[in-house]
Amino acid sequence: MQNIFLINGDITKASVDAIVNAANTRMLGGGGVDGAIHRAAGPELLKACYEVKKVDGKRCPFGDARITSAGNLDARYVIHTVGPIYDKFAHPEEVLASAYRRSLDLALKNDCKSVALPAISCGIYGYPPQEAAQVALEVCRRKEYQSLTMTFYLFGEEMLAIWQSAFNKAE
Ligand code: AR6
Repeated sequence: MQNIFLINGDITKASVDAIVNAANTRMLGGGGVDGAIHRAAGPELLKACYEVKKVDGKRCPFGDARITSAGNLDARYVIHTVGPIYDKFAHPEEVLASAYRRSLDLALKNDCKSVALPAISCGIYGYPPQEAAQVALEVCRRKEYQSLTMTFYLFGEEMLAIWQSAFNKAE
């Protein structure tokens, strides 16, 4: 049974249990999908983010994830994760895989059935999308995530085509 879906769309329009956000370690909004999610969710999301405890000056370290309420979004939760800045890590694939894993683990822990995900690190953080898609899909296909319906919201036809090709190759 298929539980991974790829669509070209705006993740802020998703109607799911949890929306995954490609955030930064401060977790207080930013550009790209993070900015869009905060704008759509409204001030309640920013307030929830402020309440997340900082560890060593970071609300969320690279490769980790945190969960908050979702403000005005049509979701119960936002799961904020921080992917790698591609050229700042010797093994960005490990950090990216960890960002997806931690996000999906939090979804399971909070009884989510449906999750919307963006192409983490594929914008400002410079991760080549062909490589990112392979890493992301490898994580999502693991047995432990079989109970989740995971929909990737890919921004634009080009990004969708890249992910579809990775999806078909790995099958
Ligand atoms: N829905 C779905 N995908 C989107 C949307 C949207 N509304 N908007 C952008 N994307 P990025 P990163 C795509 O840069 O590379 C932020 O400032 C976008 O086209 O948002 O992980 C954070 O605060 C790209 O394919 O995230 C961090 O500082 C993908 O989402 C930093 O950027 C991810 O691009 C994180 O960089």
